[in-house]
Amino acid sequence: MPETLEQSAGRFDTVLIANRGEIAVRIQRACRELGLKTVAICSEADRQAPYGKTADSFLCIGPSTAAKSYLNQDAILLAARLAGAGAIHPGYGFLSENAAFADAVEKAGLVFIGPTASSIAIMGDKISAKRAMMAAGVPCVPGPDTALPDDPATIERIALEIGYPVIIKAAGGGGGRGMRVVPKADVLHEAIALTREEARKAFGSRSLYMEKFLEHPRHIEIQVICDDHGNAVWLGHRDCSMQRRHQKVVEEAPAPGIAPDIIQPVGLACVQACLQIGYRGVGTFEFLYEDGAFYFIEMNTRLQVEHPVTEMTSGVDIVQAQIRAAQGHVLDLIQGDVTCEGHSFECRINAEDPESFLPSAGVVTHLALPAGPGIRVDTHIHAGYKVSPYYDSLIAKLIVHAPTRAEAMARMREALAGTEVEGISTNIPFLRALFEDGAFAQGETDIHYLEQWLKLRRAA
Ligand code: MV4
Repeated sequence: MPETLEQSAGRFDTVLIANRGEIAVRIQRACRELGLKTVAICSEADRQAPYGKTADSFLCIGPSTAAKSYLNQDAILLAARLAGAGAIHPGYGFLSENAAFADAVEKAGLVFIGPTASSIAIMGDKISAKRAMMAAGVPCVPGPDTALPDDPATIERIALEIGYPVIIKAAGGGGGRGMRVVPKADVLHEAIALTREEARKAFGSRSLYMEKFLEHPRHIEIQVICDDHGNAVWLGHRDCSMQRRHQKVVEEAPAPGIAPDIIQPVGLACVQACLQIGYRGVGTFEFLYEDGAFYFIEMNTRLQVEHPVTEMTSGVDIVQAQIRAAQGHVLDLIQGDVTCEGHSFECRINAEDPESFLPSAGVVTHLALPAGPGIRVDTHIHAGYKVSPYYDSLIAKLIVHAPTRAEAMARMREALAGTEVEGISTNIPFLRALFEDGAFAQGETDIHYLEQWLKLRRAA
């Protein structure tokens, strides 16, 4: 007799968490709540990590350098085999969007908690991603969904058709790497030659594409969750415009000032795209938003740092939903069940020098964290924790939820006032100042706002 859907589900009972820091804690919590056993791994620098003590097994897989530990695919697969894990959760960063790793995990007979290697590969190539989105009716930035040819005359014609300014992007890029703005025709070929060479060196592919350059957009993203049985929903939207050098600093849900009737068709198109490509698990569609229109730029095939703001407004535990989808369960919610309530902000607390933004390593000598209604802190640090210089400087995420945006801002001011980290430098003073800013309070900021604000502040 064929198995029923629920009989085939529950393909694993132990999850290896192939990550570190706050997200290792977050994923471990979701696993335990689902009744799953956990395997924590670490590099030599992370031997003292608190999530090692609370996991069912804890294995040190290599030296401090990420390339020799958190990026070492063979070491991670060996650890999974030794500890008896049936699945690997990659978290974000590291191997989370590595199609070859997802493939190796599945070939080893384990479940990769994420989409298929083929979905990751399609979205990793920004041209094939754009082609898939255009085919599914997702609105994209004007420009071809094909690679630029070598013929100079054809390139010039494409740029004229789009209209200057244009932007040249590497197919292998993304997240702000491998792109160059072209203000006018006289620098077009030079820009293409430079970007091609950079792309070849950085991504091993000389493939480029061209788009209209949008000058003052906001960065708005749509969260989706899909199962293996043809079900998909979107969980609302986030605004992630508050960034510096492509590093997000504050995120919020929902994106302020976006009328439901203008975002609704975009969300439905994202769901349609997921169904068309057979997407599984959680994903994020990134859009630029300018003058009332949405333009798809990239899809992230991983759990994102800022997923908590969507959890706060939608009430859906995104990490649990992601794991259940990987187990083969049918999605236990339909679009009609999704209601986003109130407003949420997330502040990324980084161990960094307030002036230079360089990572600040050292021992946390004193730590006070805020608590109370509508306040959530995702962190792995404690008093006495040693922040190592090897990894990303994110040490905690401060998340608040309140009925309105103004109340959520007030709650974040209060949460920031109650946060004390001593022994290392952090960006807390800068976050406090940002939450006093008038334009931010009005929700009138684009992707360039934070860098302009920092420049003005430095001049003052
Ligand atoms: C753009 C753009 C303007 N026009 N594409 C940067 C990161 C990568 N995900 C895409 N990026 C951009 N693509 C067109 N056609 C401006 C950016 C951009 C940006 C986008 C989102 C958040 C912050 C940004 C900062 C600088 C540039």
